[in-house]
Amino acid sequence: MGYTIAQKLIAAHLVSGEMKPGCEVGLRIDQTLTQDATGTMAYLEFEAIGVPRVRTERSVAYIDHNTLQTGFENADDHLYIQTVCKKHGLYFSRPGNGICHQVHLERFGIPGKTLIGSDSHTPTGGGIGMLAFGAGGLDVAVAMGGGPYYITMPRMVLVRLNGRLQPWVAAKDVILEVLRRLSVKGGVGKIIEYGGEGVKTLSVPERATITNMGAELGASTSVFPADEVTRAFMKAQGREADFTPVFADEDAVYDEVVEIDLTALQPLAACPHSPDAVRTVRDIGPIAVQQVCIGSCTNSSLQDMLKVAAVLKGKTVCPTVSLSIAPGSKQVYTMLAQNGALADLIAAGARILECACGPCIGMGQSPCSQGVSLRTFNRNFEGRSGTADAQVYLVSPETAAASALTGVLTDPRTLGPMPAISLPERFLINDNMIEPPAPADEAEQLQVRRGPNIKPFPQTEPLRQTIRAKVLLKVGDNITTDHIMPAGAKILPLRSNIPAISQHCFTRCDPDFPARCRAEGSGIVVGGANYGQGSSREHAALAPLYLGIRAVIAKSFARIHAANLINAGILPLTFANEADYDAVAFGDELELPDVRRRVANGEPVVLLNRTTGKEIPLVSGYTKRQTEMLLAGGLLDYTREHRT
Ligand code: MIC
Ligand code: SF4
Repeated sequence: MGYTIAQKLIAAHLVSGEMKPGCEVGLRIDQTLTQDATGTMAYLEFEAIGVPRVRTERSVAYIDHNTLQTGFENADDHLYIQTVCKKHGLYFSRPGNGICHQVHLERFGIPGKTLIGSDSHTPTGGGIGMLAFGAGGLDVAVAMGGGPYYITMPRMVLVRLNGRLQPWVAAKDVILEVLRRLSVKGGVGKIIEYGGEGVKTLSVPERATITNMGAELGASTSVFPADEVTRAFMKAQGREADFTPVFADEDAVYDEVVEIDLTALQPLAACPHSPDAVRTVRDIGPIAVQQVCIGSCTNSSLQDMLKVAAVLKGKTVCPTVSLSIAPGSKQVYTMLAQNGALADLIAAGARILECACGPCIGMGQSPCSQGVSLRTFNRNFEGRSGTADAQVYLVSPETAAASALTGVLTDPRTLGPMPAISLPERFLINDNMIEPPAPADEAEQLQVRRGPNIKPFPQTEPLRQTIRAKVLLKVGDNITTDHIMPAGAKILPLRSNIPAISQHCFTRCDPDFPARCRAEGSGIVVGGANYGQGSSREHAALAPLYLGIRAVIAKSFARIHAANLINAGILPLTFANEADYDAVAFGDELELPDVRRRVANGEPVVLLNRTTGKEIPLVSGYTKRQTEMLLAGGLLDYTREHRT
């Protein structure tokens, strides 16, 4: 029986475990990336592990999230990361060089290699045939120290693409269609592989849009083959030597096959407030739009920007619309400037931003109250834009540009023939904003700069014999990490200060949550299905840890968040019977009797609701490694105990 692409790459990097769905496998990691909003913590953790130089083939730190400097905090974090990189053997992509996933694809990604990144959209690398996972900062810290990365062996899904996209229909519409069909939970426990005749009609940036937003399916990752199109991309980046073909075997077996006819696709939009609330643009109709934002790691390639510029050329943005555009990297930005397309964007009235995440993470450009904002981004969770009652729709660059001109949601096919764009044979290569590390013999004397906002990793403790605590919060299904640990311009500067950021934990759901935790000293959170979907931010586990949360009991968990909870020494537990979700209420006194012994012995964990007297069976299902981690108090303690 042949292998899928993912199975081949897993087999080539396997350090432990059996490649059977559901079993834990340990993978050797070739490359890591971090961004600044999760990076500070990841490097504090790396320092705590105590390995002097990174042991990966290539590790890169990007500054792209916290680029609004309204106080000293973000600038201090940048400096901390820059000095850590110099000392510990990492490449440093300076602020202004672009969004981590875009730059990594352009300058560092290598087909066939493994990559983990402290950002959930790291699977963007799957666009060139990398096996790339989003992970918590601690997992990245361990991988930088040479440790394996552990995943549960996923099931394999083939999305077979047939035909070719029609004019004005984009790669974004492909992934929105996949989301429409599979939902935000549809990818859980799976790797999504793309195949079929349609693959070769898609450029690398188009493929990367699709793998990027595979994160919204809850998938472990997504991957395309590395073929001649990939080779041409690598060559255009001056990196043909890094190219290796990556294909699935002819007789690879998939657990599921999804067929998509590219020719039949139409412009789509994800409606508020979920990336899977997908309808055709035509169906939604010409709703008035107040804001259009183009960019983010999903849609900020040169190809996307040139298309937008061609649509806007010689026209003016509708007076009722604010259009902001953030090219994805310095390479994209410079090339736009050199070929005149930037002038077309500016002349049309676009507000040009620096190449960074910007509005995608609520770093500026929050829409007006109740504003309708069309964004080429990947997430439209409620409040993420920074405006609580904004209505955010996710669309392709083509739909975004067309709507910016008309002032209403517009199917770009109504604009007539699509303007042609031509892509260069070679990209402009200038890595002057990527700082290499210091040579090992000079590194020792280098000082790491730590600003006053940078506080150490929170205190952990070994798992208690019995946990007794109240339900301090009960939430419903699909709670995102943006609910648990909101981002945005005001809160993001606190990412390196867990005591301070924890005061914002869950405040979108319940403003009193942090105060209640402080008053109680410890607590339990109860959640619904797909708890913790969305970002990889480990702050959604570290802040609850700091606030004394000992366990989260939910119907089901998103992959990265469950791992982050375990890494932080918090027990993620699921109800054996989903209906028991109703058997615990806010404020109930709960007990997990003898939980340490039960977890240690792999025995079923029982929940005693002391308020009602009801006993509720729970599922823990931890692997041996996870069990040891939980007993020790989390991954940091476990790694220190196991350090070689
Ligand atoms: C996001 O898109 O939500 C982020 C911000 O990039 C996060 C990481 C973070 O919270 O810092 C992600 O996707 O992992
Ligand atoms: Fe940045 Fe947005 Fe991409 Fe996250 S999803 S990495 S915030 S651009």
